[in-house]
Amino acid sequence: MLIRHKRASDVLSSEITSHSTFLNRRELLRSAVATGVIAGMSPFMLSSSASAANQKLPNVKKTEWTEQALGENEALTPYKHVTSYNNFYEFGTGKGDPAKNAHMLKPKPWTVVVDGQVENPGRYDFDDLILGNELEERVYRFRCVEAWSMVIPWVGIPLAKIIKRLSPRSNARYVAFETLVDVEQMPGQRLMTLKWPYREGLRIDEAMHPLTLMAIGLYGESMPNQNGAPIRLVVPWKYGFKSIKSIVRISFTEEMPPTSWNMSAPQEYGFYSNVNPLVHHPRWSQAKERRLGGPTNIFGFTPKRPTLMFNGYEEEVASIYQGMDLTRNY
Ligand SMILES: Nc1nc2c(c(=O)[nH]1)N[C@H]1C(S)=C(S)[C@@H](COP(=O)(O)O)O[C@H]1N2
Ligand SMILES: [Mo]
Repeated sequence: MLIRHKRASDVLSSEITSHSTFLNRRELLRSAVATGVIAGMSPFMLSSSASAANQKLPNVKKTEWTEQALGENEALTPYKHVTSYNNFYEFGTGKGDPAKNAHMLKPKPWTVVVDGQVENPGRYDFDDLILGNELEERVYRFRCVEAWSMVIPWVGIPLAKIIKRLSPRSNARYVAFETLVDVEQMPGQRLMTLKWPYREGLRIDEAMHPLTLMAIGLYGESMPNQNGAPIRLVVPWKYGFKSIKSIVRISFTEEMPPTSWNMSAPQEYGFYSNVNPLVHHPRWSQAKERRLGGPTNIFGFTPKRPTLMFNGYEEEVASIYQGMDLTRNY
């Protein structure tokens, strides 16, 4: 396996270790110059500041997904809610535990191991994984399986762009992800609330779908620790638990990978977990949801609203599930 550690001083050097090197830096820099992305890259490369929380992210391109999510009568969920009501069991099972405990996480330096059925395996520094990609802002609806939802302005890179560079082999049918395991940084891992590491996975076409985002921030800033610093998945048409946080491993596999919630309660959580108002959780309905920080009624209470098929992304994603029985593949 290729081990690489990036220093800022490496950036302009001509070190090219082998043909299997993921990022040929000279090539990348050349294409970055050609596409004018270089100004946006320099803050990562020179100060490596992108993975510390609450740093303003440079040159973030707005996208059409903002309008798609907001439409005419939606509003962003206030930052306060996005960063204080979380699920991140590595820091405790209470919704306020991540905000309280996630200061123990050190998101910098950060490396991600890439392995399995892929041409460019290795151990990549955070900066190398995102290098040369334009950052995009994408406002997505985000629906937790527990029937609350938010509208969040993520900043990230389409996962497809990262995967293309990693170059999966033709027999790679799934992509599996793992979160960091370190009880010193993640005190919730002292309890076996889940089998650590937290694991998630996508079918390769789901991973390559243009909506699937590798997020490194929100509200224009680098990712708050409680939201999965420094790098987490966002799959807006699936229940929130598919969007795995603080990723340290990406594996390309032939077989469907095991996933944490499916391992812990297979009758409740399937591999697909597409948002579907017609398929209920065995213990509660999925037909409605409560928008956190949403408009309140005269009782000071946010009423429930209907949940949309594929969380409102039906037009974009329904075709990749054609012919599948979504009540069996829940
Ligand atoms: N590693 C890890 N990733 C995780 C979780 C977790 O407990 N651990 N919780 C999931 C669940 S259930 C949800 S709803 C979302 C919550 O993301 P947010 O706190 O950024 O809103 O993260 C998902 N990713
Ligand atoms: Mo969730």
